[in-house]
Amino acid sequence: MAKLFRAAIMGPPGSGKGTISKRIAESFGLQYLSSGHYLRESIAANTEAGILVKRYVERGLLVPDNVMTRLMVPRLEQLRNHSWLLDGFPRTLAQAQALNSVCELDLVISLNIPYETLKDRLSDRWIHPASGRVYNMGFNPPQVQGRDDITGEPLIQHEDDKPEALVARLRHYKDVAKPVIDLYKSQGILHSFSGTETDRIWPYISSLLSAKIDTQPSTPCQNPMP
Ligand code: G5P
Ligand code: MG
Repeated sequence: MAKLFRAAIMGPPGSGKGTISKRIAESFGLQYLSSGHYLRESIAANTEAGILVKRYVERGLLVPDNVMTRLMVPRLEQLRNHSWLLDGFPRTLAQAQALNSVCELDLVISLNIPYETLKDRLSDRWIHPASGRVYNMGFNPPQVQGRDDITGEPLIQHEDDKPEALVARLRHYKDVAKPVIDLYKSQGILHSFSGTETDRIWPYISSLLSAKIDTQPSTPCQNPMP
């Protein structure tokens, strides 16, 4: 049986989860699942769930656990025989428990980025609302200032990326993430990375994954949850 590898990446808003996940997916061929992407997709589809989700995401609040689990778990069940990387899920202990009843993770990456760095990055962040494409005026600027590279449509800044809202979001992140981080630490699968630059953290993550993905045997996910 082929070796499967399932990983998750955790970190506060702006910590570089998306940026690093894309590098991991490209370098190691893992299927990439982003909770934020699926939420934006459901908002764009304007489904009943999407309308509910929008109220939380717009205010930078966490979407309720039962909604999140219903969105993510069926996708993971479909990928039972694949290796994957989760970005942004689980974020709470209840989500981690729901995930655990479908499949055990092999590895969790936790990004510890100083508050000042997060604040600078997010206040420099511009978004193409229809697609969720993210730009940073210093790190990955758009080709034409203020315009999305693909559609040419205008970019916007999130209300909750402003400094006052950010303090509250980051404090809340810490509170809910702590028990999840403790859980994965106790399972011996947590790997934390600290720093202010993604390009400096990346080589450490890359060598960790090279070692783990080559050598670690894994088992397929369990049957779907009842
Ligand atoms: P998301 O979409 O998961 P967040 O807020 O957790 O959103 P975000 O904003 O997507 O996280 P990130 O992925 O951690 O941040 O970071 P990133 O996008 O790669 O990098 C941030 C910025 O910094 C970018 O502009 C990037 O270019 C730049 N950057 C990266 N590295 C560097 C660097 O080294 N230097 C510099 N200068 N810049 C850099 O979730 C969205 C919402 O959905 C809900 C919540 O409401 C959430 O707010 N949600 C959930 N709710 C409940 N449960 C869940 N599991 C949920 N998942 C999502
Ligand atoms: Mg992201």
